[in-house]
Amino acid sequence: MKILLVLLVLSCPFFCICTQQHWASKDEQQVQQVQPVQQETALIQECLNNKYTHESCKKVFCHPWQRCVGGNCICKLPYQCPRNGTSVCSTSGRAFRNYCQLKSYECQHPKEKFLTKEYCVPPEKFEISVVYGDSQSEGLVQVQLVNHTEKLLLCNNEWSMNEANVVCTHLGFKTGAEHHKKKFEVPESAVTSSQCLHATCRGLETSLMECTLIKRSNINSNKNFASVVCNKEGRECSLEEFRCVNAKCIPLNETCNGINDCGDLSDELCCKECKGNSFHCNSEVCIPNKSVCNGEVDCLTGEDESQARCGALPEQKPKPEMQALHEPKPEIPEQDVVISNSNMDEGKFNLSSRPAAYHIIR
Ligand SMILES: [Ca+2]
Ligand SMILES: [Ca+2]
Repeated sequence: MKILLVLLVLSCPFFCICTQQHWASKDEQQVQQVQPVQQETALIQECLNNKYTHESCKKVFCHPWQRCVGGNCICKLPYQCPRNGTSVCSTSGRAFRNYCQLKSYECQHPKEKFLTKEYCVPPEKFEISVVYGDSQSEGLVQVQLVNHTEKLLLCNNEWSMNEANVVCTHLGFKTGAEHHKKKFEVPESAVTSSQCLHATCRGLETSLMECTLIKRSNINSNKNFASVVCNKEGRECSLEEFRCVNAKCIPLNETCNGINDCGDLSDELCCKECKGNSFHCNSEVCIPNKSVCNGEVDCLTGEDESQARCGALPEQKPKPEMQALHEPKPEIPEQDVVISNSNMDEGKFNLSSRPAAYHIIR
């Protein structure tokens, strides 16, 4: 009897704990069912509360026309830019000494955007519109280039959210694009050109003219053109969506994948881990795999270019203030014509390639 009693006493805690665990797990299940899917992602909630964006220099490097002050990238004044470089022309026909000076001026005067690297010869202009959609916020992207009379549709190959965000920003949609893969019907008679315009952007340009634009023969399919659905503000995000700092909603599974879906980079700055073809920086930022060992420092602490990871470093690229460090290098067949490339010799975007000393407040 005594033995039985002892056994009962000893086993009670076990049963009690088991029962508690059983109920706890049921509770947890219930909690999991009502929790937003966001709990299952690689996002760090505490970090998200800081509302970091591409202008948070605790997370990314500032542009060459900005400097880091109190954790934020603040625009320089034009005179604080270097004096040398190639002169550029703005959309209002104003000439600037170089790209940095134009971009710092644009910070104060947002309508003043990059137009060309040529000397200003008014009335040059660059027109962009969306066509064959049901509204003015969606369709195929059509442009009329500076000094050209023909209108060209953008090519669909390698078309990504980066380019779609720039097109929508250019069109005046502050939060960029919502989709970039929607199909639109093009009337057969409307396709008059055998060429399309191939655009490569970083995603933070304010004008499509800042991207690399190359005229290409549209050999594969005349209907294979790039499309956008621009984002209209004011929508509530669903539980399956991530709310960007700029208030745009993107699918949760598009966070921490190395692609700037938000347009303000806020989906890539607070990540426990990275998905898809992306690399995790120590700063909890996801960068595309193609940015690892590419000779340019993308992670704030430089681990994407460490000797341990990349082996013996090749000859270092020069990094003058206005050097383009993320210049896209598309293969250009002979028949293709480069139309615009604001970053050929002038820093266009330099999200990440500033040496740490760049951030010293001067
Ligand atoms: Ca993303
Ligand atoms: Ca890199």
